[in-house]
Amino acid sequence: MAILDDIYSTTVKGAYKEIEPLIQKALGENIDINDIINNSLSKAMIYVGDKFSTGELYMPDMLLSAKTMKAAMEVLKPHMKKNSHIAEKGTIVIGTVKGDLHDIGKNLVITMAEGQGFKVIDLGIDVDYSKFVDAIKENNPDIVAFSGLLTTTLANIPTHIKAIADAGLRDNVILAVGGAPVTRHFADMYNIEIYAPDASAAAKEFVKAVENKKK
Ligand code: B1M
Repeated sequence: MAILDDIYSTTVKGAYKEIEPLIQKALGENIDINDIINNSLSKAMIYVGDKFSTGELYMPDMLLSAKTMKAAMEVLKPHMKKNSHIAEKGTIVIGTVKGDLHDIGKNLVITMAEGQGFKVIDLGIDVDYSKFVDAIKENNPDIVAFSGLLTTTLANIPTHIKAIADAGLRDNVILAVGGAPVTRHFADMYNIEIYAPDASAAAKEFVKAVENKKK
């Protein structure tokens, strides 16, 4: 579809000032929001990341593309807002792991989870170990979710879990993890109950987990 190609190339170029009318046009053409996210925006980010790996694009290019995707998500978010007929499902605390500054995927998970009726407490990026612990004490969440995009800082996840366990809170929460380098095997290694490869799978897994908890 021509408009999806335009959104893709605009995101690759990082032309953030040009993205809003394109997203509006796609919405006007009744293109599925998931198609816009998965087949244009996220695909463009993967391309930019690959070109960064090979040295054909640089850090400022990644930043501009990220800014473009964020601007696009601002336009899409009101269209993904919570359906008022959905009852409150539970509470989720989420953050990007210590040392990691990536937040676009996490923000997408938040939007999808809110769309399913969850209250989401967003701790942001580069979250300190104690911050998850404090947020659990304060909000008594059903689920604690870690987002991680860097292979190096995924190594901090066991320390996050240890901090939660040391505070005597591990059995109170269901843990979840996701992010490009994360696998089911990684989640299993640390007894993390939920692994999800993308934001919509995450929202589905969150719903399943709280429903099982109630049984
Ligand atoms: Co960075 N970066 N980056 N970066 N960056 C990656 C991740 C990288 C794969 C690029 C590459 O080299 N190919 C690579 C990591 C390699 C690795 O370790 N495996 C990398 C690198 C190396 C770096 C730096 C180290 C670069 C440097 O300084 N030399 C640096 C690190 C800074 C730090 O964090 N300390 C860095 C910096 C940045 C920017 C700041 C420029 C920018 C981030 C801006 C921002 O987020 N506000 C950036 C960007 C934009 C990227 C890429 C290009 C795009 C990431 C993105 O937003 N994707 C990325 C390339 C790539 O991923 N292929 C790359 C779109 C988003 C929708 O997808 O985040 O994967 P994603 O989220 C998905 C799923 O993963 C999942 O759902 C989401 C949607 O479906 N998901 C979850 C995510 N979190 C979840 C949590 C869940 C469940 C699912 O909970 C249950």
